[in-house]
Amino acid sequence: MATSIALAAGAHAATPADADAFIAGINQEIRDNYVEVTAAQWVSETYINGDTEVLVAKANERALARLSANVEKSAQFDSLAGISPLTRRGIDLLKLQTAMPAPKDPAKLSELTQIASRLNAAYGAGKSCTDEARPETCRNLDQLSKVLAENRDWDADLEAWTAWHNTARGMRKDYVRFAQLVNEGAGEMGYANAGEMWRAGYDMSAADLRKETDRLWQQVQPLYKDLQCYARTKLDAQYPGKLAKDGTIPAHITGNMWSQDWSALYPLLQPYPNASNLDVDAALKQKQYTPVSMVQRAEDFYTSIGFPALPKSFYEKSQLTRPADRDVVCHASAWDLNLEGDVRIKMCININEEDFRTVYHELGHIYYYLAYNKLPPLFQTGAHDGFHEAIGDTIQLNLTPGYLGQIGLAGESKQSKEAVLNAQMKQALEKIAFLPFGKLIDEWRWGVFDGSIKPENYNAAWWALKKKYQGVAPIVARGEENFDPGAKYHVPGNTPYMRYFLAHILQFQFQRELCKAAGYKGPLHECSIYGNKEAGKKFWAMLEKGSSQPWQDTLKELTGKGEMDASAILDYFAPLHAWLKQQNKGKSCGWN
Ligand code: X8Z
Ligand code: ZN
Repeated sequence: MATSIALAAGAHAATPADADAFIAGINQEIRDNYVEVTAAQWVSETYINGDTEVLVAKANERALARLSANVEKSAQFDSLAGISPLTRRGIDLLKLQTAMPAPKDPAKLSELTQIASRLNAAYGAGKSCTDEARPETCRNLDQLSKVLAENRDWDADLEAWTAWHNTARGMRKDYVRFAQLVNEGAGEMGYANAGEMWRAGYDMSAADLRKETDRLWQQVQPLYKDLQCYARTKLDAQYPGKLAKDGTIPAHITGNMWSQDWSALYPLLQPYPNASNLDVDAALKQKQYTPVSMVQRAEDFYTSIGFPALPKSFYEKSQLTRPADRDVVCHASAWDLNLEGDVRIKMCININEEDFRTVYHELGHIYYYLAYNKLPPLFQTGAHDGFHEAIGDTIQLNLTPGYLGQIGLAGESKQSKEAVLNAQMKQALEKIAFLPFGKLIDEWRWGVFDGSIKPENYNAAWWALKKKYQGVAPIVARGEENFDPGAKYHVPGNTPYMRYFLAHILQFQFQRELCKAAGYKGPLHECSIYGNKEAGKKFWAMLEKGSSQPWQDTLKELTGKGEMDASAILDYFAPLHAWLKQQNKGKSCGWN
């Protein structure tokens, strides 16, 4: 191993040159060990079984032990003056290399990585069976989600919704211990708890990050409330007498397992049923799209703006469909296996619009990897994690009726006022419905980590936040025998979630700038940068920066302003918001 890391303690007082050498050594060490860890993670998620669970737990154990040791060594530079800004940034980023801070105690470290692997595998293998002994009676998340998306029957939806949520019950005990252990690990690294550590990754204080998320939510909340009110009115008409009187929407009838994306309700909620045909599901099937051709279609968008073609290995090594013979983690993800071009996605693609859009999302991660691969490993992350999530989402905003028409997935659209409102509604059911959900997941985890949410209140606190933010509530009591947070991938998968909330704000800021760079003059919601190299060049320049500078600088280089700002998303949806206000006139909106 590089001797520069193992600075002889006490040999001499540390100097800025030592710090430079230390960080150079860390970057080399990350490169040297990276493949072992990601390979173990990849097989553990694409072949879930007891053996791969052991292998990934061990690989993570070794990686986290190395990280702890390196963070400890880096302490000698904490108060050293004269360190170059880049080296200082490397030292800061070193501490944030993992979302799973581990205690140094070897027994606890090993316990933690085993729990983490078990939770991840449990989610991936999750099934609801009417008869455990007969696999043919089992339904997985795809199958249960399909019921919610395609069947508007109240009881069938409730049954599917409950079946999936109950699969997470067994995770509770592991999650309690998991929270204790990561808190201990975060404490050893100098953070108050794991949530504070998660909030430390934004080039501002953890307290300021919390304030930022509140500020952004305040900006967008009125739009969400109007959408919620309109949707509730329509659902009330669809299910007369069935909705609670408190103004909430029943959690099982939004067409989505977590009520985070209401796109499936579009046929019920479209403003002008005859003004346009936005049935991309049908078009994908009619044009005989396959998982591979869906990915190629998305790749074509990226190459049209000047991004490189995907490497050949991407298509050889990605998992695009659910294997028939084994359990896998189907939740979509994008991977960089070796920091030098072995990039892959892991999905279980079904031929439908949701998955089509998700492919564009995942390729955003892939192109971020490819763009920053030339940087030192410590800088090979997003400007912040919300940037990473916002790249593909920005590209999604370009899937306008015009673009879809161009690629043969929608009829030539006449841009009537009615057609615009339809398109806006469809987008809002995905992007606006998501906002409160995006915010509440980590408010729950921050609470768990800081102790304000205790294990005996896990589920109650979860549903209190769902109600507070989303105005969504379960129609049946969900007591503490349940662990409903565990039914959402990112909780057992330990992926921080505030990134998605931030991405939903940022992507509209990005899109506004890219459209400007493309010379586009019309309304933002009709802009597509498909084929525009100028826009692509600006976007790529941002991706190449990785996390080598504070995100505020990176954002400023793209947009002229170093602050996250919801004005772009509000401008984007201004026509729909005006329309929703009209529709809601005379209705009693809000919930208590
Ligand atoms: O998890 C994801 C991506 C993988 S990074 C598919 N998303 C969040 C979710 O599904 O909950 C994208 C939108 C929000
Ligand atoms: Zn993502």
